[in-house]
Amino acid sequence: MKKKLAFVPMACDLIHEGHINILKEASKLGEVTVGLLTDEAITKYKPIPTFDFKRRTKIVESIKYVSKILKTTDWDYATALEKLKPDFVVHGDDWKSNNQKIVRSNVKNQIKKWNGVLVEIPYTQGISSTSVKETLRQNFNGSDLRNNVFNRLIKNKKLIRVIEVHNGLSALISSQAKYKNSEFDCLWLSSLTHSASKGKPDIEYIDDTTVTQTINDIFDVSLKPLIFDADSGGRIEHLKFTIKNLSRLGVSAIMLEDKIGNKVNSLEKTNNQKQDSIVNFCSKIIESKKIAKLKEIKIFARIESLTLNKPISDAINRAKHYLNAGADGIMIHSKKINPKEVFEFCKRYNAIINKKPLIVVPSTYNKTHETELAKNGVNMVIYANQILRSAIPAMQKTAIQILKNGRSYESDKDMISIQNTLKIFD
Ligand code: SPV
Ligand code: MG
Repeated sequence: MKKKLAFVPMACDLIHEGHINILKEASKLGEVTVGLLTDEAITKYKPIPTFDFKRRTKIVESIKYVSKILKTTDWDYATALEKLKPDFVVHGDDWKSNNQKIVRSNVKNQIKKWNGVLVEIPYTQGISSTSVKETLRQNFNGSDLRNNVFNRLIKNKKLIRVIEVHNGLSALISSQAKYKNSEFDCLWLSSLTHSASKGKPDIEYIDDTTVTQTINDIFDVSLKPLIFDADSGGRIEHLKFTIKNLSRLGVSAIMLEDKIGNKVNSLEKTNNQKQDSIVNFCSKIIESKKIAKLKEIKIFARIESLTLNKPISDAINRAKHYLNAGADGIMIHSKKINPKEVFEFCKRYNAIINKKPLIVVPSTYNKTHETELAKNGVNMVIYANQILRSAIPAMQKTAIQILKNGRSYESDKDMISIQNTLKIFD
């Protein structure tokens, strides 16, 4: 008689006894095919796995309960199920309550067509890939990991989500933030908020030594990849040394903007910021890339044409030149409250043959949802200042309340408790 087929869909990152238990139970039902999700499929519902698909395949194929592996590119396994028509689908029962609920009900409906049976294995308490990752995080210096994750995010994730940080505390808070299975993929060391956290305006005043110290503080508490906002990058002769230093620290990418002369923040309503010439900025990219290539750090080029009220054609022309000079990604900035000009840019950018990841910073057009950005071909969204901006009014309010009340009792309700403050660093 033909052996029954048990299909086990899995991500299989950091294998633990919970996975083994599911595979063992599945092998009692029939021949086990693991539907191993690709990196790209995983990024659709949770963070990118620590190990890439090839490495996960090697590990899973050597487990004695597994007969076959099927590369699974849909995160809801629909194609794999249609192809195999398995007698059983075996899954941990945790998906009844997590963000895979919908997938569960789709799977149930799909396998009904050939009388397939869903078998749910009770979740193994006390162990999960997330808890294993947390243990690793605590014991690990992650420069290689950060760059590895960054490169794979660029390759596999449709829209990379980046959050602003400006010191150790903001990096800790931003890295710990989780909602269901989503979290921020990367960090952005913003020149605006880094300067502000030092009580300074955003005018390229913060020196390299201070930047180094801040990056060390950030990496001490977070394993997430970091993109460094290098403003104009300063003088080409100095920039080479800056890139070397940033690479040694473990920074994954540097953002250079095409401003020149006294720096004004791009979101200032009116400003007389000068934009660099295409020739000069391209030579900055070329020189930076010579060092960056050796050091495996990416150079992103940021276009200010739209914030300086120049036409989209100027921005597109610059994008082409910057890509030809070797930029690893393009950021288009805008200070409009709707995304029209950015989306028009996207449309024309998408037609460029040698295009690289497209990055946006929707600080002013903040009603625009991530799904809309992705639909328009954006690859990376940077939330460039929100963590610091949310802290400022809270601090202002408390300072004034203490003055008003002559004590801090009334402000207590607005604050984290001392006990919980102490716990942040556990
Ligand atoms: C930053 O966060 O420092 C940026 C983005 O460069 S913006 O402030 O919008 O220029
Ligand atoms: Mg900046």
